[in-house]
Amino acid sequence: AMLSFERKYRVRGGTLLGGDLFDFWVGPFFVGFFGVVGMFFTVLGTALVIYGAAIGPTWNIWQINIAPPDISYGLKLAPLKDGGLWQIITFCALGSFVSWALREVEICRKLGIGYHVPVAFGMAIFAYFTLVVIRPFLMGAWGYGFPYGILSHLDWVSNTGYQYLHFHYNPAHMLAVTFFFTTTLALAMHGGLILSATNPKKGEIVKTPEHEDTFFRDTIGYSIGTLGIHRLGLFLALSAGFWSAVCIVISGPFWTQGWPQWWGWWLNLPVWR
Ligand code: BCL
Ligand code: UQ2
Repeated sequence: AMLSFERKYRVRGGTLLGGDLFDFWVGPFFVGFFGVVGMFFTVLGTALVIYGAAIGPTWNIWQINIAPPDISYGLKLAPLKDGGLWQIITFCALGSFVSWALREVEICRKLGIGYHVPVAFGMAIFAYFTLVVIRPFLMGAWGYGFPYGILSHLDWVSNTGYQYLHFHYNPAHMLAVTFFFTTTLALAMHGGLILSATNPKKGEIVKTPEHEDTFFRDTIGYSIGTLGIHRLGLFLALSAGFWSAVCIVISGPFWTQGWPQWWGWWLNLPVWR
């Protein structure tokens, strides 16, 4: 069933590629050129993951693992069963994520709205791209990418972290973690504030943004405003993804010792040396 307003927005155009050819909907879903390409990569990538599991030692969902090639393959293509599968799956994943983002762009153009959502998703794609392409490339081997598996990727994070002795000392990791935590704080405040204003006691009417502003002015002397909180939220969330990408791309390509040692410059400042 189509909602009353949906038909109004089912307009032709706004596509980036394919013109009118894929400019249609299937049920509630807009298709478009990138819907078709994205579906191709998603189906192929998923099939390859299932094939990788089938030729592996286990169907235990926690233990299935599709590993990148050995470091000795460098930046070459590896045999299918020796990391090649990981390489093709990575390509499919990127093809699928980027198609999804571009399909979002086409929908934004149809609606005449800004590109904020695809830009935001782009930051997540950038973090993934940094993990599986930029850093392995800078380190000279696809083997530095992370393995696809529930427990195996956790082991990779732990092993990679301890290679730098104590990852909490990575300054960009500090920023990323702080932005992630601040994002949850901001959303908790915003979600709480909106629900508090829109759920009055029985018989009372819904409260206005003035009530929202007043709550924060009374408690902390400052309200960032109804538009401002959304700008802040987007900034905090994008920053979390951005500094995550930075924290891992500098680990190895830029800094090869333990992260605690990086702080030597600070400990050796002439003031207290
Ligand atoms: Mg750490 C990374 C937090 C302790 C080692 N660590 C991260 C960051 C994040 C974080 C800042 C991961 C988020 C990210 O990259 O998002 N770490 C964190 C916290 C602690 C912590 C909060 C803590 O102690 C409280 N970390 C430690 C300890 C070390 C350590 C000290 C281990 C011993 N940490 C590392 C290492 C890494 C991190 C190593 C990283 O590599 C990682 C990082 O920064 O990576 C960039 C970015 C988001 C993504 C990459 C997701 C991308 C999503 C894509 C685009 C879309 C997927 C679609 C999906 C497949 C579709 C599904 C379909 C639906 C189900 C239908
Ligand atoms: C606010 C406001 C909203 C909000 C929230 C605030 C009316 C509906 C949550 C309060 C937010 C502030 C003061 C910023 C806090 C800063 C950080 C870094 C968490 O004022 O305007 O709109 O939802």
